[in-house]
Amino acid sequence: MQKSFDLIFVSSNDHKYLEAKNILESFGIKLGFLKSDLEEIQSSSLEEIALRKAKDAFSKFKKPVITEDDGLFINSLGGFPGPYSSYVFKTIGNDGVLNLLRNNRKAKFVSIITYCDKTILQSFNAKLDGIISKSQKGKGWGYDPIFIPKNSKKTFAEMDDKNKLSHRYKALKKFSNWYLHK
Ligand code: ITT
Repeated sequence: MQKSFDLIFVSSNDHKYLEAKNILESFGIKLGFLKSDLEEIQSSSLEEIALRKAKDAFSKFKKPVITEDDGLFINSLGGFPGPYSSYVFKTIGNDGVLNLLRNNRKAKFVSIITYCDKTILQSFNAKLDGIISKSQKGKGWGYDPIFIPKNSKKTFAEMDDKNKLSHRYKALKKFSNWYLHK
């Protein structure tokens, strides 16, 4: 049975919401949206940032919410930009990241979905391994034109089934399994 519109995604990023909505719909969960800039603490731990962001969202809107924290971790850069992915995208962008890389192009995308209501605060983590392409390919948002998931030849931006395998899909699948049975 489909849950009514009682779960809200809080984020400043429309792309993240549209993908999350599409993914959760496939699991029978309706997702509302509140566009808002949330408290993003400076921390080298994505988990810590995620928990604070979800608590901030719940305290603002007093409704069951989910928030999402993502990071692109590049092996040869010691995991950079990781928790600073949003800032790095806004400052040096995809061309800046490509200029930092040589031969070892391994990377992973991490997503942490955090649920918060009056009594529960719980996170669901997932990662997707891949490589950084040599140039930007395809039209997409964020790092989509430079991230090639493992076992693919295409960047996220060139794929039409990103939502069936992404870091976001994997974390939301874990979340759904829990949410539909809680
Ligand atoms: P919030 O308001 O939800 O925090 P944000 O855009 O600041 O939105 P994050 O800090 O979680 O989100 O994300 C870090 C950055 O990683 C984000 O700004 C994007 O540029 C990038 N990113 C995350 N998921 C992505 C995806 O699926 N494809 C491409 N880029 C992605």
